Amino acid sequence: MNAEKIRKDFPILKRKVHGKRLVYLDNAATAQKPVQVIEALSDFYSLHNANVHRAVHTLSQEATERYDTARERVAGFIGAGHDEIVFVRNATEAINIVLYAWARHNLRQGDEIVATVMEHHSNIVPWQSLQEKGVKLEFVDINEDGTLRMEDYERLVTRKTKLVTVAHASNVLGTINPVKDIAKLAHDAGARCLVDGAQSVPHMPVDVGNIGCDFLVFSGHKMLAPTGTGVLWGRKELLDSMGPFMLGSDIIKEVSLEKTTFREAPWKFEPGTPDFAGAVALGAAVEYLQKLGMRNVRKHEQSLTAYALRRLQEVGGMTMYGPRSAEQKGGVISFNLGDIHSHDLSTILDEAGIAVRSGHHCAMPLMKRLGIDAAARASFYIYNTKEEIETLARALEKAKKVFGV
Ligand code: 7TS
Repeated sequence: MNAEKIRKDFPILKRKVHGKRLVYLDNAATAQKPVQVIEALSDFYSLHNANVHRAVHTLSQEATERYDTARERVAGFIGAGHDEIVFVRNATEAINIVLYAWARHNLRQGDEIVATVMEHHSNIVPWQSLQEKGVKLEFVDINEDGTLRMEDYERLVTRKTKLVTVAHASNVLGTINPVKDIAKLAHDAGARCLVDGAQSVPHMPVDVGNIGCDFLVFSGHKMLAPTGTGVLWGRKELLDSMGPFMLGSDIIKEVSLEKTTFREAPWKFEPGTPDFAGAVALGAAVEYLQKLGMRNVRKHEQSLTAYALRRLQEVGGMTMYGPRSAEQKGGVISFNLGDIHSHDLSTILDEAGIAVRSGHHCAMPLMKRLGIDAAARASFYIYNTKEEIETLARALEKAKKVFGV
């Protein structure tokens, strides 16, 4: 994969920040968009815009056709059936659909959910809301190297467990979790398994059949697509067994003043006018990634991560969190430099044109587990280069001097 060539597709990467060439290393928060995606959005609005599934006129048919094609493309990307793809706004919304349409109907007092301490808040907070029903939440811990303590599952997953939920890749540690094994141990105990793919689907081949999970959630905006696009994948029979969670138009078969019958999945989970233009652009983002090949995407990020782990260590005074081997890790490196607060560090890096995130990364329980309040985080994508990592390392060396670390 040729990152220099790829960069040409991303207009924003040409801009400068504080007079310096932008080095965008905040991809775990959101990814930049290639012209192919921007044009897909602009073409849709310029040429085909009409509401979907509502009218027989030409524009509506064109819009509907493009929306359906996008769904098929996204399905193909993760090895799913098109009627198992629910378009949502983001991973958080997808998890909430599982909470309201499945968990709230199927879990009762005494049931348990097993999550992990490395989850993003979006995969903790929704489940905590079930505590008022008497549902217990358990958390798998991490080892010193930032991998999951797999032996915890043996203790925590029992016949009481109804859901095992886990991030495929951590947004802080980068750890790639063995989701296939986790799905199996959940099923062996009669539980369902939800995989949070927000940090994996954009970065590596993900196939729901191969993982064997029941639900997979991810966000379009982290994989080159517009904001406000995301996906809930669920096994068809499971989606069919669930009622709609938000009620209104477009999810109905028939409405009388007395009652309503609902459409099949996935449509019964998409009430009101969906973000069909966004979905079409998500389809274009998937097409872009498919052309690159997800194996190549992973290879590129793995090689950047291996390089960064080595080079950032050379800076001196760095504490890095998570696995030290790029094989076990997505393209995410969280770190602290001496006792400099990550917001101060991030401000200094910004002055050098480098965008990294700082703070708790919406993973406060993990921060507590690591014994820190905050960290800086560099996260990579298809357009990042070794030269940019070198720029980061040099800027950190300079920060060391400025702060006297
Ligand atoms: N799950 C994981 C593992 C994430 O990293 C994120 C977002 C989410 C869920 C929620 O995604 P959303 O699109 O619904 O917001 N993570 C981050 C991050 O690391 N920095 O900003 C957002």
